[in-house]
Amino acid sequence: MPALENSLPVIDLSSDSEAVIGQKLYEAASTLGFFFIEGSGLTQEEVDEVFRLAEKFFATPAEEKQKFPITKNRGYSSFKQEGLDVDRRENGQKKGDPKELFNFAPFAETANPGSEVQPLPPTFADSRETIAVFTERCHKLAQRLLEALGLALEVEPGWLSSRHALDRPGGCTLRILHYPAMADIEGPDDEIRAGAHTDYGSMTLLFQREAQSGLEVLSPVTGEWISVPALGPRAPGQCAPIVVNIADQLSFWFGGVLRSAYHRVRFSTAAQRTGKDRYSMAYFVHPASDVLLEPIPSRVIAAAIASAGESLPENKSEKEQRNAEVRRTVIDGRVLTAGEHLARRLALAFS
Ligand SMILES: O=C(O)CCC(=O)C(=O)O
Repeated sequence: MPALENSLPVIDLSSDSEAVIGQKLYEAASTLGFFFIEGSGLTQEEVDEVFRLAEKFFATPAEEKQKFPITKNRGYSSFKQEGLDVDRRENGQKKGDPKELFNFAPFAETANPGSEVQPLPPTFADSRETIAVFTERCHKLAQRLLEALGLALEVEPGWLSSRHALDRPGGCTLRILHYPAMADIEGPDDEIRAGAHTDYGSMTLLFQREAQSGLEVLSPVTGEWISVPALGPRAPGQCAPIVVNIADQLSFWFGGVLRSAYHRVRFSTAAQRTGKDRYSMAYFVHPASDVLLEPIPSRVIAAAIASAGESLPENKSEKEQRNAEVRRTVIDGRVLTAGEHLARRLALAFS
């Protein structure tokens, strides 16, 4: 593989044992909390197929999209409806992010038995199967990553994957995103297209389109924003490297040893003036709603906490400290469930 011009580690899933992969994941997850994976078995063709559907959907008239408004984290969220940066909103800047999105629940036959079937816009009517299969493949990949991480941390095999079983009701979501070109931007505030935030679940798989960059990660070391490149496919039959990030609930479970890093999407004024849209897709992996977010029993984690003490990543970034309240999963001495934690974060993003 040629070297990558980027500051994120790349972990190849095709050439090492699960134990070695687990160690690499642990290293990446406990430092920046963001990394690329390749060799996952997902193909560029299947990723492109969902991107094509996304482009088609976002191009439909606003009134058609508005017929499926986001409720319970499912459906369409229009331009500036969601605002991800809690600081921004608390500072009285009520404007949401200049982007639109659509959230799908996993609707494979096995997923969320007994829950309502999500109504879908006509664009997706014939593509239910495509989306269901893609979602399931993303979930399977996430389960593999979780188990490999668990291996490195001496967590009992199956402990993590059983808490993320797709047939248990939970918050897993496939999100398609569209950042339309804004040639006439009003000021620097408009450069931020998705406000700085951490993700709410366990981990996120993010798919970007080649050369449509904009994603940035807050470095815990320098406090600077690091730009994440939007790479193309690097091996025949394989999709482009997938960005993976650790989210709040996994970070909590692992006692703050794994980093749930702040990230955002920013286009410089110059990039905005090129008039190009950006599309991305995120698969948000969540534990089942009734899972209690108690710290995971792991000897390795206990040892890491003891030796890191005050220098644990959770204690480093100023933004993380300021927003510890929003991210915490224990309130008044009571441990929240995954479902309660998600509901709390969504209420802030859509208020
Ligand atoms: O579009 C991206 O690259 C990131 C999206 C994201 O972070 C989110 O929707 O939570």
